Amino acid sequence: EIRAFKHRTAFHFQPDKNWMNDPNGPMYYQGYYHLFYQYNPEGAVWGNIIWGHAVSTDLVNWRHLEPALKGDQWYDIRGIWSGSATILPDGSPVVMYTGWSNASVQIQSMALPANKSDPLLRQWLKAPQNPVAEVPAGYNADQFRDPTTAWKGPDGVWRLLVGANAGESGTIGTALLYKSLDFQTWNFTQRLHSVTGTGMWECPDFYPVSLSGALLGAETSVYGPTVKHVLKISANDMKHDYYSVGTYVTGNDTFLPESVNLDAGIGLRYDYGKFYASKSFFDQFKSRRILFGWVNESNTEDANIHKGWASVMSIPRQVWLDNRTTTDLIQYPVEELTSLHGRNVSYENVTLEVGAFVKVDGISGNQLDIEVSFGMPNMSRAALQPPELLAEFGQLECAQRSSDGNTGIGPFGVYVLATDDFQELTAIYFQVLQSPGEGLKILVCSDQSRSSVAPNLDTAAFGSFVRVYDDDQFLTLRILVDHSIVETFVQGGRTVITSRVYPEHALDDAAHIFLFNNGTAPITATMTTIWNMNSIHITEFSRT
Ligand code: DQQ
Repeated sequence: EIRAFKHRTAFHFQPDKNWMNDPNGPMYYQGYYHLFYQYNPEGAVWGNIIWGHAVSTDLVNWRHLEPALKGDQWYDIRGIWSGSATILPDGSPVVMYTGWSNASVQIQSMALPANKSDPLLRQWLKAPQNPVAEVPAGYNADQFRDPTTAWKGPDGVWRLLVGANAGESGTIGTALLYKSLDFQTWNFTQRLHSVTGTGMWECPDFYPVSLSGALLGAETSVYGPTVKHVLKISANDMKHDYYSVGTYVTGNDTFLPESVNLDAGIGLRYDYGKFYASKSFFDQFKSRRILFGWVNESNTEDANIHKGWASVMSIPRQVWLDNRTTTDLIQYPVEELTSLHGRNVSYENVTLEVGAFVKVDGISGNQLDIEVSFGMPNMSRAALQPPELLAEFGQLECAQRSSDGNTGIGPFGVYVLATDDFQELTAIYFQVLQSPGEGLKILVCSDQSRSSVAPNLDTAAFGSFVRVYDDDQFLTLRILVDHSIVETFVQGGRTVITSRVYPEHALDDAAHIFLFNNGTAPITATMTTIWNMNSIHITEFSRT
């Protein structure tokens, strides 16, 4: 029925039905990108978790395959939880995952392709020596999961991390380091890193980023002076993915964050909206690092059961170090996404007077790629902002302000999925704030509070601050709109905000785009280009 399908996405990865959560084991192998994911084959709520599997040649169009891993051994009978892939030196892949055992403990196991010459890797075999890593003494086997991609240290020994909680009372989020000489058996060595008060660390990710700031990614085993390392953790208490850039000290296997204020779990987030349990991989085909994240629903469990599905995978993002800092990453949709571009409209130098709402003529709908640049507002150019602000601060500001508030420079920005009468709209906007201590700050918000007339939705306003450099000439937004997901990349990906919305009326031809300015000074939208996005091609699973 129509209700069930109007909010399904058209160019995001989703299984054809049921519940999905974390991305698992992404990799590139023999011409195919592989994506595994946490999947409930029996319904649209979390449970009965197995690894779904799909492949793509371009990270845009997908082919569903049979599930890769199901629980059928004592050590994983209750569920195949999250894990990662490693490409071994001979080019063949291995995956490491968390099994939920018959005794309800978490324990790490390995699986290998049955046939390495099948580029689709359709059949996986569990290693005979499973399980290969058990919870160390003194740690809780309920909080011991999500092995990372393995890397080789300077001594040639393999290493990987498992997320845990080291606090006996209270929490010390921690990443446990395991080592292996032969990739067969794994031994707990020490903690790579921990941060008190950050909750259980789920889905850790640990990888190098190139210091040259090039878009080029680095293979996971690279270390030394040409790279910094990123430690990402998914903070179970907060349900956000936090990252910290720092130095991997190979001599004693520790991680030193560039700034203690920006340590894992307390500093920067990949995304200031809904985005969790993400995982990256090095794409050796195009020498870049790519990140997938789980984007949960913002409606109720009942609504998920009714519509028969839950969750969307984020558009894959390329990720690299912002070479003007040693602390911040940039994330941007993979270049392949533009292959979905259809018809576009483009407008130059649209002046937005105080109180203006300008409808963008000639285009509408629920599948859009929007790029808008605004001329720098008339203010003393914002200096490089120290990034030590707590993530939550921006979100608070967005929640307390609104796109209607009239407080100086901004709010100005874009309404998407907006009806002509503004009964429904999702506002993405900038606001320039003066902070006594820190000077000008550029806030960016994605506000769902008016996104739908339907009840029982999480209509929070998400947001954060964005870095603006002295020589920036524009404030820019790239907004991907796909029915029930809106992903916003600010200033070329220095800040990212993902949200879920469920319009009842802003559908198809009734879903419009407006540029608006609710501030007290005029703003110019120097360039606005909007494309209709074509739907991706999904090949459903069939045995042949
Ligand atoms: N989801 C998985 C766990 C992981 C959590 C279970 C994060 O392995 O810690 O579905 O969303």
